[in-house]
Parts: sequence; structure tokens; C-alpha cells
Amino acid sequence: MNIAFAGNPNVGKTAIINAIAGSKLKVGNWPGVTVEKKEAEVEFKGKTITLTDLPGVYSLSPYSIEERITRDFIFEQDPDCIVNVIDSTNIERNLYLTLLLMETEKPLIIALNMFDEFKKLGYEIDLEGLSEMLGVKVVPTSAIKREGLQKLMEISISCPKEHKKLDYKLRYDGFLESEIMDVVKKLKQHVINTRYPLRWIAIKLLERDEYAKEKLKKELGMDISKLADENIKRIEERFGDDAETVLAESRYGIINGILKKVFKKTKKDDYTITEK
Ligand code: GDP
Ligand code: K
Ligand code: MG
Repeated sequence: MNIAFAGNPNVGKTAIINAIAGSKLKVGNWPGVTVEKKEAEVEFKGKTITLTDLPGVYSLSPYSIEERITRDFIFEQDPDCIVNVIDSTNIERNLYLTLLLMETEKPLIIALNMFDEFKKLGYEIDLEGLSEMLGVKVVPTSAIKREGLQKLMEISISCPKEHKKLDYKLRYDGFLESEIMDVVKKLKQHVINTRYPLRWIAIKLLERDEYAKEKLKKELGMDISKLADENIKRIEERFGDDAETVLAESRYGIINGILKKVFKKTKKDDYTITEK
């Protein structure tokens, strides 16, 4: 079984793996590049589990080597579970990657790490509400205090099984969503068998993601790169911005909507700023 840890830089991915695996952590490089690859093998409940520490990323765009490594690993190594490690003191920014990971439609759980700091800051969050709105299990953890790690492992190993019942139900705003569905419909007429979810392909085409187009051309043996061009045009006419930006902004809109319902900054954060 393979569990991959994905998250922004400095959220505690390595600290969590270290706390779970101790000295078993092996450091190498990703094939062909100098980006560090850390892996550990642990025994848990009679299973041998490989923990992979993916490079820290803010997004899964094709623009940086770290993001391409993460993305390729997810689709090509097909981990049994992705643990998205989040810095709980910076949820809004971190959830952007979460939404992108959800779009891969892989089994996913969230480790809400630095939860010790989160509590110190006096923040409050409705964990069940967050989990329910995302359709993803959420475990608060503190790598430093070694809290929540046992539960994280337990949930990780049942994550592929749980995943079959899950449907990540986040949807973009109505107009964007219907354009995505229209591209999916077109894809269904051309694309029969691929490791990539059709909805993910549709979104990448709308984002003019050249790296995805290349991969798809190789995998499908056919060029679908212009399939979404009309949809892109419609989106850009409507929103007056490039489709990639429109999709990104829509994701932030979704995140804000969720956080309004489940997250509260209290106590130490209740100072007021007076404008002069
Ligand atoms: P990575 O880049 O995601 O691998 O993050 P690291 O594991 O290197 O951790 C980044 C920093 O955050 C280090 O200084 C860790 O000691 C610290 N850190 C990691 N997890 C926690 C946590 O749960 N609580 C606190 N307070 N600090 C943490
Ligand atoms: K680091
Ligand atoms: Mg690290």
C-alpha cells in the first residue's frame, strides 16, 4: 500500500512522516531531477505501507518541476491514498491545492496539521462541517506534539475503501460548470480509456494546460487539444479574463463560501483596525 503526502511547502509533511516512520525515512531524488524524494516503509496493522513525501506545491499547474512531479506521481503511480497536509493556521490558501487534488478524483484525506498552533491562536473550526462540505475526511494533527497521527494512519488505510462511496461534490458556478460538462460530453464521444478523469481533462483543456495536452496526446494517440476552444471563448467573453484565471478565482470563491460556514477567528484575533 502506498500513501502519498501532498501539501504546500512548510506545512509539516516531512515532520508527520518522520513522526510516523522515525529513522526509516530514506532520502533520494526524483528520477532525472535534483528535487529531493523522501520515502519510508512502515508496518501498520499488519500492512506494509510506503509513505511518500511529495514536493511542496501551491498548485498543480504545469509551470514548476515540483508541481509536475506531484501531478505525474498522482496519476502515474496511483497512490492508494493521498494525505493532503494543510497548515491549519493558513487554511484559506492551503485549500486551493485541496480543490485541485479533489479534481484528480483520487482517494484523499486531509491532515489539518499545526493544530497546536491553531488552538493557541484561538481559532475555531467545525471539523465535521468542513469534512461534509468537501466530502473528504479531516483529521487534526500536530506533528510536533505527535497528536492525531495514529488516527491519521487508521483513516489513511481505509481511505481507498471509503473512496468508492465518495463523490467529491464541489461544483463551479453555474456557467463554468455547464461549460465543463459540455467539454466532458464532447470528450465522451472521443475518449474511451484513460487514466485521467474526463472532468479533470475538461478543466485542463479549459486552462490551456500544454503539459496535460502533451500527456493526453501520447496516451490517447490522438489530438484533442482544440476540443474545448469554443468553450474557452465563451468563458472569456463572459468573464473578460482568461479561462485559467476565471477557474482559479472560482475556486477561491468556493473556498471562501466554505470557510464562512465552518471557520471562525476568535479571541486573539479580534482586534479592530480603525481607518483614518
Ligand atoms: P514540509 O515542508 O511540509 O515538509 O514541512 P516540515 O515538515 O519541514 O515542517 C515545517 C516546519 O513546521 C518545521 O519547522 C516543523 O518543525 C514545523 N512543524 C511541522 N508540523 C508542526 C506542527 O504540527 N506543529 C507545529 N507547531 N510546528 C510544526
Ligand atoms: K521545509
Ligand atoms: Mg518537507
